[in-house]
Amino acid sequence: MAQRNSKAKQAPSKKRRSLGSDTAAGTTVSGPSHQTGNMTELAIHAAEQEALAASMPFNTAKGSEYRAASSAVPVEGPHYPMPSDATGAGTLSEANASTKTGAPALEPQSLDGSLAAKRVNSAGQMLTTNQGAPVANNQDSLKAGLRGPTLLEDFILREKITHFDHERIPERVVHARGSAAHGYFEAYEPLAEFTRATLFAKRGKRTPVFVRFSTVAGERGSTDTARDVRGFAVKFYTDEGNWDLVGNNMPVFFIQDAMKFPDLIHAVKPEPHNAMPQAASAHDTFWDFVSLMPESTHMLMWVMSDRAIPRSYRMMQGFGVHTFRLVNEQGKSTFCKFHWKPVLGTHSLVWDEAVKISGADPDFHRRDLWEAIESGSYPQWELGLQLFSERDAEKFSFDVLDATKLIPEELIPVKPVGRMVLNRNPDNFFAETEQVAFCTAHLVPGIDFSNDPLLQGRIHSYVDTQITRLGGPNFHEIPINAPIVSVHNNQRDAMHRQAIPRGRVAYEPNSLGGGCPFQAGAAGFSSFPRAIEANNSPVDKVRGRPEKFAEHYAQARLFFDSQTPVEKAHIRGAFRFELSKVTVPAVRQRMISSLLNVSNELASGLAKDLGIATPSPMPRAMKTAPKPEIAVSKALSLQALPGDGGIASRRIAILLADGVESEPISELIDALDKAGAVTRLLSTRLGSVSSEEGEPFEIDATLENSPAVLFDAMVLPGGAEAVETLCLDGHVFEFVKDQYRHCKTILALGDSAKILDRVGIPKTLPSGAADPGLLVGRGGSDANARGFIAAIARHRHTERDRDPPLV
Ligand code: HDE
Repeated sequence: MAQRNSKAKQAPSKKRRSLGSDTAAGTTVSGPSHQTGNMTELAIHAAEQEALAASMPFNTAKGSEYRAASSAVPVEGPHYPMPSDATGAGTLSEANASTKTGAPALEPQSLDGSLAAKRVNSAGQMLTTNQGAPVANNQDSLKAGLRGPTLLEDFILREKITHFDHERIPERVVHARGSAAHGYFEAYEPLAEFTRATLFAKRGKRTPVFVRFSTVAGERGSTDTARDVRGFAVKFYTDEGNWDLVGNNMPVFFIQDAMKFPDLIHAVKPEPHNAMPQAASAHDTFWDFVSLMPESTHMLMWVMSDRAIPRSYRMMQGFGVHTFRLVNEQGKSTFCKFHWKPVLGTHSLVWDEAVKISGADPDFHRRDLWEAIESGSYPQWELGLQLFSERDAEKFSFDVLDATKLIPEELIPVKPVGRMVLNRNPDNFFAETEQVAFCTAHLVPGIDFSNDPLLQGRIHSYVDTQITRLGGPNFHEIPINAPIVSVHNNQRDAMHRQAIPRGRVAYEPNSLGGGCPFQAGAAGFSSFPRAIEANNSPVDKVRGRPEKFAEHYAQARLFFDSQTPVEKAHIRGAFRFELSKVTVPAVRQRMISSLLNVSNELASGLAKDLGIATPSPMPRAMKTAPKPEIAVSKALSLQALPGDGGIASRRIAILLADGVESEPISELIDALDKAGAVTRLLSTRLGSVSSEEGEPFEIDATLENSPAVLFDAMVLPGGAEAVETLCLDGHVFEFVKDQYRHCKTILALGDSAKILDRVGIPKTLPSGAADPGLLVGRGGSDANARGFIAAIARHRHTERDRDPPLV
């Protein structure tokens, strides 16, 4: 039997009072009925509780609850040391340990937030039931005779099937499709001037993170490369609790007020009568809604841009979207917008490619993230802050509480404050990625909300939605959601409770638990106490919006005017595609009339594309808009973040057939490997092909299972026989055509230029200039490899981009 602290056995001498019978004051009525010489444990316990209660003759904090000063700086709750370790015990028998009950929790402790203790490793283990009983036969159910019916008695079969029957949980209402990874955030410098948040307290301080990327509209099994916003949700497991920065890859949103969110989502999700289309905004209800909501126009420009079809989660920006507050130790607040910038730069797919990837590999982004981490190419982002005061905010032509507006970087620069590295894949998709519960209300001291009415609605929604999705209010105890710091409060019970709180106190104030857990006062999270402006509203309660929110087009125009000509062409192409899928002409027309307020070039071009007359511009909600500060912002173009110039983790296809010239290929593979690229050898069939010299090359994938859209660049081999053979496989022509059409780099070695001719690939750009992405070389010299790598690093050769495509 484990002995607890021996102090518990002695009566607390000084404070001990007369308690009547030794047994009467215990926590149980089943103690000994006779008077004993020594005090029983029960009596000691009772005396200690009495002593503890007596040390708190009144609630010393009560008075402070009514002072304005202490609402700004709340006082610490009164608390007192326990006379002994046993005073706080719920049961005096807690010292009777077993392999199940373990030792009593004498030190303050809570559920262990580390995932380590929850991982299951079955190596070398026998199969068991959920109750741990070994299972002798996992092949056959229990039957009444070999050909007889299955017996109800078969609890092993029933347990297995019952569990299986309930394996699925509801998917997320939005952002159902996603992928996640673990990593860390590292602070560059202390940010004490702006925030007391401990994750920013010290240079080099690392905080574990779990990050989930997602699409918004598609269901859990939908394609990764749909045209959509991407979620970018980061859970920081800080040493003052979890902070979730639940953002997107675009800095603005469709709507200004949470009240409209269900309408927006109902409009974009598959239509309710026939549940079509899946993971696509290209349908009537979405465009019907947004064309009636001019506040959506700015976000529409982003969603119709290539930002909505990222090449990889690793190559997109993240934004907190709303204005938040940072609050320092002295209680001073600074407004803040959060930005994640990818080290690899921002790169996107093109639409034709995205559509084809949906068929070739609907898990394209999931696979990309997983494989990059497995191979040690850890994705990285830099966290930046736009910091500004309320006074700065008042001067802007827009309202910083309006989530359909961004703050141009020219007005407030982005200050880099740390970096995030994702360096570990989850062990189990369901346990971690599916069960993770992000929530805008997960804040830590030093970070606070603004009054953005969209953000305000989110504070409620994220906790609420988990109650259905994760089956009750204890979702914070699911291992991936548990903070790495202790959780102590008086919340109790509910479905699936894991924690076993010790003691009989589940309320505050209390004296029987020594006042614990006590309110943290100044050490805890306090909402920033900002006075609501006197002129904010003439009444106490109001449904409405500030006037500046009524300007809907200035930033949509700023975005469009900040794009390169190719980006503008892609935006027009995307609007055209989406609106051509709309079946109600009046909706198309309405959208174009709204876009006329953004850009005449865009709207009248679209009217032409859709074969309709240019309508008149939609009347504006705000007749005379404030003059915008700037007309162009370079940071809004994807070209603004080209990345580190490397080709690490880029996928290169090398097409092979018997009779290839081996040396140039081998040299190229070496050079690409050194540059960190992923090379894949492709041919018509698996197995190996032999070079002219008889050297074998093991084939990784077939032209049938891995089409061009899965690669960033391609190589056609030299060798007359190989080129002849490749010309017999139509996939090769499709491959070359798509690589060309999607503006990717093509290296044609030796005689393979013949294949380019067969496909009809132009040797030069439409301008007559050389095509920088079309390298037609004789051999695999070093210079050729260097040129190839440099061309891949450009990501795409948009000079080649044509609408409609030439090949
Ligand atoms: Fe969300 N959003 N959202 N959202 N959101 C959810 O929470 C909601 C909004 C975002 O990987 C849900 O746990 C409301 C903006 C991400 O698990 C739900 C409003 C931004 C994710 C919800 C918004 C986001 C969600 C569904 C308007 C960018 C995925 C499942 C007031 C700043 C998190 C869940 C993950 C998920 C509600 C608007 C980002 C229903 C009511 C703006 C990245 O609670």
